[in-house]
Amino acid sequence: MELFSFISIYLLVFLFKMSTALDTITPSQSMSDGKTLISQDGSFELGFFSAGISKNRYLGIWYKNIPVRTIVWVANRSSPINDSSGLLMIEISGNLLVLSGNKTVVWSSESSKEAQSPILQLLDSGNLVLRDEKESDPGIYLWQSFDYPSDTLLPGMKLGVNLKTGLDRRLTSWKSWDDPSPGDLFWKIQIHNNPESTMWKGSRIFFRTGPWNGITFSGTPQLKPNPIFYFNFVHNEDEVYYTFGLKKKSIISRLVMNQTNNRRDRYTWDEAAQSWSLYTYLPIDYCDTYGLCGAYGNCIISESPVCQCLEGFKPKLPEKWNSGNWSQGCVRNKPLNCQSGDGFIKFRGLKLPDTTYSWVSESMNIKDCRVKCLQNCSCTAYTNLDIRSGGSGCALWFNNLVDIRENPYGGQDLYVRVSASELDVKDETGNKIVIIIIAAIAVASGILIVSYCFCKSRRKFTENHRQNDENNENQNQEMELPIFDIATIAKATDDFSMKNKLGEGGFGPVYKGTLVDGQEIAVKRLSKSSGQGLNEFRNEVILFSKLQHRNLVKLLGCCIQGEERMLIYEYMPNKSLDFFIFGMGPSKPNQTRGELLDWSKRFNIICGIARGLLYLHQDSRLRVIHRDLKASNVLIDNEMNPKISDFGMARTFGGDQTEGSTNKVVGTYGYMAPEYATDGLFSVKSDVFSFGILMLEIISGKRSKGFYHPNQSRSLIGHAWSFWKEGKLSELIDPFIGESCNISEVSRCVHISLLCVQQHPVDRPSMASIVLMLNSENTFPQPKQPGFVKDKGLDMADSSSSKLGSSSVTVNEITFSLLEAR
Ligand SMILES: *[C@@H]1O[C@H](CO)[C@@H](O)[C@H](O)[C@H]1NC(C)=O
Ligand SMILES: *[C@@H]1O[C@H](CO)[C@@H](O)[C@H](O)[C@H]1NC(C)=O
Ligand SMILES: *[C@@H]1O[C@H](CO)[C@@H](O)[C@H](O)[C@H]1NC(C)=O
Ligand SMILES: *[C@@H]1O[C@H](CO)[C@@H](O)[C@H](O)[C@H]1NC(C)=O
Ligand SMILES: *[C@@H]1O[C@H](CO)[C@@H](O)[C@H](O)[C@H]1NC(C)=O
Ligand SMILES: CC(=O)N[C@H]1CO[C@H](CO)[C@@H](O)[C@@H]1O
Repeated sequence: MELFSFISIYLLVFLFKMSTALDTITPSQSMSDGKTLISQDGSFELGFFSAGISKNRYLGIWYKNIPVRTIVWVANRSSPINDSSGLLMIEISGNLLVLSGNKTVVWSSESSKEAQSPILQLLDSGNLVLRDEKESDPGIYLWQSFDYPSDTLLPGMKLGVNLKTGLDRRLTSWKSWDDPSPGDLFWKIQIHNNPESTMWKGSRIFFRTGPWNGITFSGTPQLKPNPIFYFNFVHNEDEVYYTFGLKKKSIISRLVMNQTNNRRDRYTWDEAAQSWSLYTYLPIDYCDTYGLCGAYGNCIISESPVCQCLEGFKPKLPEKWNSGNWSQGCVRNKPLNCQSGDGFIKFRGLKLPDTTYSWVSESMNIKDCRVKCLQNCSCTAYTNLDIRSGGSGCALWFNNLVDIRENPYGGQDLYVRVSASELDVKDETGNKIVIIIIAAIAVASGILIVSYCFCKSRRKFTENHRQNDENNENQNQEMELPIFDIATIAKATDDFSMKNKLGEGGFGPVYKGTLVDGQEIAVKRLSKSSGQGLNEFRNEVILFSKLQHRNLVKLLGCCIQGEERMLIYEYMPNKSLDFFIFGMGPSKPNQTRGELLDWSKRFNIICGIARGLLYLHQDSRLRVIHRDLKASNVLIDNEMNPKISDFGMARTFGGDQTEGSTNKVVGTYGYMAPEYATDGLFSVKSDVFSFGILMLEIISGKRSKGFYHPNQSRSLIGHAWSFWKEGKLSELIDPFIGESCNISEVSRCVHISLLCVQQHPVDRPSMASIVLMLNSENTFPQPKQPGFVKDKGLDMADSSSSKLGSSSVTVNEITFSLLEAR
């Protein structure tokens, strides 16, 4: 009955909308050529169109209110329909299709997410989105056209890469004004350690903007705060992209890659003239040509010739250079001498060189940056990563420096490595020139003026000299961290005696010690294999000693002696969490393990670990990914509060730390997220995965043996998932929890941990949401079946749960709400 009235209302609405414009499309409708879909505010329109004199039909989006037909997006760019028989439809599964008259699929959105009730809408932003009407969050899309740009970047679109999914959104020109198929001109974000935005013609890069410096790109002087639009470049571990937004709703502005003039143009709509007006374009001039002046050449547009070697460098092939072929670039006047010492010449106002071979650190300051560059003989230049508020961070270059130009309106300082002897020469020749000038003036103007000038110029070149050396000062700054000398530590630990050995961690043995004043400490003696420099070690230790949180073990100081490195922590008398949960709890005769770790204590431990991890992930100074969270790395204090230990160890001692991937996977199977274990990709979300496992261990009292375990149905995740689906949580719960069990909290924790162990990092919640979820009664998204349970897991090995494999999601919901209601 209800269904019937629903359908009739639906039909009425449908009949009413029989005119040519729709505002949504669902699987029961389709849109034929001639009809259009209009955004709610009427600014954009989706429909079939032809370009120029061509008769070919394409599905596309254009501005509805602009008399000059301006297409901003095309679906089937390279497969047109040759007549007006085109049809847009949604499959029940939520896939978008464009069909031609003979029912050939000419385009498919290939959206793979299952939808119960898919609906297609054109948003006011010009984004064509496919949503699930059953999805309560209207911001979640099954598919969106903004992810597949054509030649136009609209406000709110992202140009760049989703590092988690690999989705690469680039802008590609039309072949010609009447052919939307992809031309050979495109604009993309290049993913280096220091990413930049680059424009390509075919396989050749023709322009780079230079890296982002916190305010703009060092090679785009015209991109600066303005009344029309704001812009941003985002680079975090999830994504790297450029985007812009409009300051007023009345403004219309777009960026477009144009094959005709080989440029990226920004147009704004001129309402009075009823036409588009060109606002800016890139590249701007000859000097923007990629690599025009070769290695170590500097392009200066006001000079003739435009290419000049950087100071300290000379043309590699002078004849060619002088005839105007600069492609071979410049070479050093004097070779570097890494061992005996090099220096740097500071250049101001440059577009920074190509960052293909680069390295960055957000936390390092310019002094440490200089040291870091000096330490590596292949480092050729350094500068601040971010120029806001006086400059911060560190960017290094490791190759010949190419594509430098002078950018007097917004360039950046660059410190280029040269031989130390080059710096001396610079001052000598400076002296000579000054002296010659002085002599000339002396002849003309007499002794008095001479001595005046001499003094003045003396000061000038001592100033120059000082500039070269300014970074040498303060190098031996006081350390802000207590350094323990080896004698103190040896005494405290009884010469590292066996009886004081607490255990052997991944990075070396740990000893208990007692200082003279009675304070108890834990000493981690690092194995010598890390190969890390002394400065790096100090810097890391100083950084980590600043991380203070009640759920983190406190780093008290360090001890450095020759090759020997030690970390001194506060001592935790109660050992680690695994002792408590896996049956080895301290033997106090009158207490059972269940009493020691009843549910409320376990829940308190879960919440504490979550808060500690949240602090590590979100502390603004340095974002720490633990990479080896596990029960034995959680220490328990006297009040049974958890304290995370060994944070930052992986970052400090486990190899390359700035990149989101590593060849050397540190961590523990059983806790490791699939993308980390197999591809070495780590992120805050791989910690979330480990946290999910840890929660399951705390709840079940069972160890996770890892998803690679041959019998996957016996994996902890497999167990948890099947009990969760069957609603038999009581079978998952550690019997020692017994009477103390609070079923709604347990159920919430299992729910959250299943979300944490989702196959895809994007599906896992952040620590911030986890902390919220732990303390909220609200319902959260249903977990999907964890990926590695699916294939070889449950269905094959465990026939009782394979029956449940096909049961629908609603079963979970019911189970869950029943549990909640108790
Ligand atoms: C169907 O139409 C498309 C587009 O108009 C065309 O490319 C294709 O060759 C046609 N297929 C057949 C079997 O006629
Ligand atoms: C479109 O292409 C198909 C297959 O190539 C052809 O059969 C049909 O006649 C064409 N239609 C028009 C209008 O040219
Ligand atoms: C590309 O540039 C040409 C010449 O400047 C211009 O006529 C044309 O409209 C531009 N195309 C686009 C898509 O903006
Ligand atoms: C410049 O010289 C290189 C080889 O050194 C050559 O390949 C290139 O074609 C030359 N460019 C011009 C414009 O002559
Ligand atoms: C110098 O840096 C390069 C690039 O990051 C790296 O491959 C090389 O191992 C480093 N060399 C030393 C001695 O650290
Ligand atoms: C740009 C684009 O999506 N082009 C698609 C047009 O449709 C054909 C057939 O589905 C695809 O192969 C193209 O990638």
